[in-house]
Amino acid sequence: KHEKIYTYVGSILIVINPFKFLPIYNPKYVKMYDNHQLGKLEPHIYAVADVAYHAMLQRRKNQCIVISGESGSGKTQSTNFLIHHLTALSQKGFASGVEQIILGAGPVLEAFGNAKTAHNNNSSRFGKFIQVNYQETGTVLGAVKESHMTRMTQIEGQKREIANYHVFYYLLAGASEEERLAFHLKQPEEYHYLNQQDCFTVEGEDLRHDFERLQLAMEMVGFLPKTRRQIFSLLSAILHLGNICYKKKTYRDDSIDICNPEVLPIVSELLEVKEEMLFEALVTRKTVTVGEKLVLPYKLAEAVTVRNSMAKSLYSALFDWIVFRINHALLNSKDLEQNIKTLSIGVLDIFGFEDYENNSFEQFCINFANERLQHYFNQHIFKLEQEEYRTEDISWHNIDYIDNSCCINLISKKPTGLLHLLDEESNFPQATNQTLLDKFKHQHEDNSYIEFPAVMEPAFIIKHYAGKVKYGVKDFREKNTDHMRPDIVALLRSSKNAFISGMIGLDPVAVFRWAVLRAFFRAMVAFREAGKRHIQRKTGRDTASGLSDTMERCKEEKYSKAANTDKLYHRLHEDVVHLYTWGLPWMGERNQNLYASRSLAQLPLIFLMRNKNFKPKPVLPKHLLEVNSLKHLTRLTLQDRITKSLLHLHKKKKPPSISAQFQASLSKLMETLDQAEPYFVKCIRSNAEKLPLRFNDALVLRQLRYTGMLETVRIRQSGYSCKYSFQDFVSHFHVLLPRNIIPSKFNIQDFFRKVNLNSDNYQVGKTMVFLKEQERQHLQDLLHQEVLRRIILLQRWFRVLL
Ligand code: AOV
Ligand code: MG
Repeated sequence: KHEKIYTYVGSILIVINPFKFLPIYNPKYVKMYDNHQLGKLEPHIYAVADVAYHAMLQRRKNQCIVISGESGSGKTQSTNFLIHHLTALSQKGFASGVEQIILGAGPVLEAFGNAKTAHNNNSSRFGKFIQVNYQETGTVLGAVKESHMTRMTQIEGQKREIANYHVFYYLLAGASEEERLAFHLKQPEEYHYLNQQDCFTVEGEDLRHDFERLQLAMEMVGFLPKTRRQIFSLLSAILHLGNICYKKKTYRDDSIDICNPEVLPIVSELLEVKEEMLFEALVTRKTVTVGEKLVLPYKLAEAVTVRNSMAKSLYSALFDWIVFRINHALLNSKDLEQNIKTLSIGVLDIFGFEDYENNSFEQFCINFANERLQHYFNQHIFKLEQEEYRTEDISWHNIDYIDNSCCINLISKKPTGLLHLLDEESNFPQATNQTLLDKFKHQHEDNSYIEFPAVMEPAFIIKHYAGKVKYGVKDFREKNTDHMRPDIVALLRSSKNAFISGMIGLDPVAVFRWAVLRAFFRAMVAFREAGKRHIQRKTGRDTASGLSDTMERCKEEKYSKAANTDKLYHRLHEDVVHLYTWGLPWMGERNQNLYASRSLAQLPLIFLMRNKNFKPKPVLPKHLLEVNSLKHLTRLTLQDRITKSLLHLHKKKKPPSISAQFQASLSKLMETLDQAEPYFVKCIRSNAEKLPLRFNDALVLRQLRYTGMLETVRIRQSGYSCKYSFQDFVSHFHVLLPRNIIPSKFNIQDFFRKVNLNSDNYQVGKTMVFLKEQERQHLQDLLHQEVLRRIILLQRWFRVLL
């Protein structure tokens, strides 16, 4: 009623999604929340960003903000506000381009990675972790966006409740007349991939506007008009591809034909592949058996799967490529590689808990990720906290909470977790949906977290922390082993369009080479520019002929034309030696380190590409090889994936299943979170109809219950939110304490008695002091007063002296 959507439980922020834009996010609010203690002002998402920012600067520790809540509860919106505030805080110094890129990246990723669903008009179909990096002074240096976990919407759109990715609708509504002709665009209803879903009506006018906004955001992150056009052309190809339909040639045999051959030239034109090759890849499979090449026609259902798999692979590669490019822009836009210490604040926004009429493999993965996140919350709020009280031996009544470890074990524990059983069945040619279900039943008969429907139905039910969800097992196995087929890879790699052939993610060497080259080339350019500036400063001349010569040598095309990786490596190696022997003496030491490390960071990757056991010959002093940037570069998921696939190439192993990749990426995410100090934001959906300012009591109460909010209130009430080791306590409050005090339990207790601290609100353990927020505030105020008093005394004293 009062449009107050925020409240705190301790330092945890609770947000009720109002489904209405409130005027509380303007620059006035940014300023207002700058540098205040949590709780001094009305609760607000900006306050959380601000506290994390100042904690990072004061404690010199990385922070992370973990946002959770079910689908449509407001996680992505909250993330955007947080990022907005985190970049605004830094701009107090001077604004640099990197904030623009960080802000532009959000809308781009949302257009390509979000879709309209029954629960949310802008539902994230991928998880992201945005890490904003700062200098120790607090200015933004750059950021890393990791797209975690495979995208969870099927491009072929089998589910009524989930529309396709926004960008398709934007393109169809907003393309110019010229683009419509060039890409052969039609109306959304005419595309198979867009007309499977329940009718989602959105005004064409709005979509056109969205398209403009997207173009603008793409520009902000550095996509040139040419690149944008290539992206839109690829999207059109995907849509047309989906329209290809098949028919049986005759009643007698299984051989098939394409029933709308007129679509083929369009797709082949947009993808720049040969039409015959496209046709072949869509209707036949090529295999090699006992040294003989076999061409086998697909059956009808197989052909449909192949078509969809091709569309999916293209879209996946495009999405990965976009994330990769954005990261690159963020890394290169400032001198991240400089040997300075960086601090960071990470913000995690994943897909929220989902339950539709029909749930499949995607929902299973999404809900499992949420289960893990809830576990992370429980660990921090209840388990670790109470364990600490116990080890410190302070008096404490245990608070129970709902531990969801059992459900997590059921799904993922080796070797009988559901995901592992699924992997087994996915690799077993004779497996069926029934054998999979039988396996589940057999292994987990007595587990109370899994049930099977009473009526015969190929489904199972999981008791999640957020409620029971029924999953249909149809397609679980297929979706779990959804790899790109070799003939499709070959087809796409044959594209004359370097953008497409270079992007096909599952040809690791190609993407890898491309990425390394770009990075290397940019580093060279930066190197040259720095050299030029340096020479100008030293000699007053604008000539840098030696360096221009170097640049001539290091032409990007030259590398792209290298026939194989060995040759490529040799060329690069040669040029690097030249560049450094020529260029380095010109530069000051700082610049040497900076620019050398920038380009050299790429080199180990090239070595890896050549041979994983190869030890690079140091061209330069060793310390230059141990560069910071390598850490940043290898943190990119795409690069990780490529590195892993490269190793796979060496071992000739099957690529890991989707569920294995998903679990690995989740575990990696949890590791990242464990290395930072967490803040929690809990989003609550106010009503299921997405109506503004409508509050459904039952719905809200259910969410408060299952997220453990009531127990959280209890622990925050009786627990201690402020903790110091004795030493830290003494250093922080030394002004109030006797000089040279020994940091011991006795001395600190003595001090508390002297300042009349309420003994109900603190405890002194074996090595630590525990305080409630109120008492900490009280001490902080005392400290403040004492400091003021001393300043005044000093001033008086000076006056007397003068
Ligand atoms: P989600 O991220 O939690 O769902 P969103 O952040 O996309 O949910 O929020 C859904 C919609 O709620 C947004 O598109 C806004 O219209 C509205 N909304 C959310 N927070 C606010 C706010 N603070 N003020 C005004 N409107 C808001 V999902 O991604 O489906 O799990 O996968
Ligand atoms: Mg979201």
